[in-house]
Amino acid sequence: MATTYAQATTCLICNTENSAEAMLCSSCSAPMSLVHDSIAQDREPQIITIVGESNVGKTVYLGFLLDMLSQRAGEFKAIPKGAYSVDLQQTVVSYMAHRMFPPKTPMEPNEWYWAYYQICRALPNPKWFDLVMPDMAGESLAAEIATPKTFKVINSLMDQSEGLILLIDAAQAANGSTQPDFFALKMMSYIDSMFTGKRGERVTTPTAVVLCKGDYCPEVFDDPPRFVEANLNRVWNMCESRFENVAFFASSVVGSLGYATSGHADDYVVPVPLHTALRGVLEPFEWITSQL
Ligand SMILES: Nc1nc2c(ncn2[C@@H]2O[C@H](COP(=O)(O)OP(=O)(O)OP(=O)(O)O)[C@@H](O)[C@H]2O)c(=O)[nH]1
Ligand SMILES: [Mg+2]
Ligand SMILES: [Zn+2]
Repeated sequence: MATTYAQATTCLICNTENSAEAMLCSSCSAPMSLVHDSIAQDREPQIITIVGESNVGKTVYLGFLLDMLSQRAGEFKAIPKGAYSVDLQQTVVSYMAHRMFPPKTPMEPNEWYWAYYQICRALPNPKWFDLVMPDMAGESLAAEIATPKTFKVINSLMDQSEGLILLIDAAQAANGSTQPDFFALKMMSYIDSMFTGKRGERVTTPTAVVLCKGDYCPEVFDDPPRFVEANLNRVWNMCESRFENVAFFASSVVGSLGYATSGHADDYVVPVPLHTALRGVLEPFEWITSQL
């Protein structure tokens, strides 16, 4: 039997050369299976990233979005490439079936879920995309924004993203907290400084601003841009001045919540999702793919 010599593989996210046996990129920890799976396709994968503060709902949102896509929601057909791509939706769906929210995403990139999907949008004309969507931790994003390049993987991902979904906690904003406005403003300023090499040029990457946890403040569904202008004015101004291609959406994943004490010694109150009712989950994604 002939000996085959393993060839080096280049990381899809940060372009570092890795040995053929590597499971994770030695530099940015992205799974090397992304590379192996993309070699098998004839399309360049496009990256869509979901960003937002810790606890805003990124994991829940992405898990349900992927689950909807794989159940042929709307005009979409989706095929996960590799079993690892199914882990996130499986985790989210099974926690929610047990009336629990999934746990917080760990800060270490080697523990993040990555999804690689082949997606077909049937209308207006059938079009296939290869999409890579990682579920990053909000705390890692915050650290990267505060000191760029501390998380190489985030830096490379943002640099290569062809679509952005920015989640903002509508419930907090509606309660008068300025925290969501400030975090999103920082996030957008990070994106702005990364995307625009030349002065004066605006960010052209399609950016969907999603107001989530809409079940807490149903008025957000009436007119999302109006809600942003009224309650997240810093973000609104940033969008107007620096982002050329932005759209506003509202979403929610739960129909009703109960509250229970955790049962631990400290007895803190935890929300219990009594049933799943997806609203506005697919729309931001639909819009982004229409812009790609
Ligand atoms: N009411 C309501 N609560 C939600 C919704 N989505 C998320 N939550 C709450 O927000 C919490 C955080 O959701 P995650 O998806 O884990 O948040 P995350 O952005 O992934 O957070 P990190 O992993 O820390 O970055 C959940 O545990 C729920 O309590 C929603 O649609 N409605
Ligand atoms: Mg998470
Ligand atoms: Zn890498």
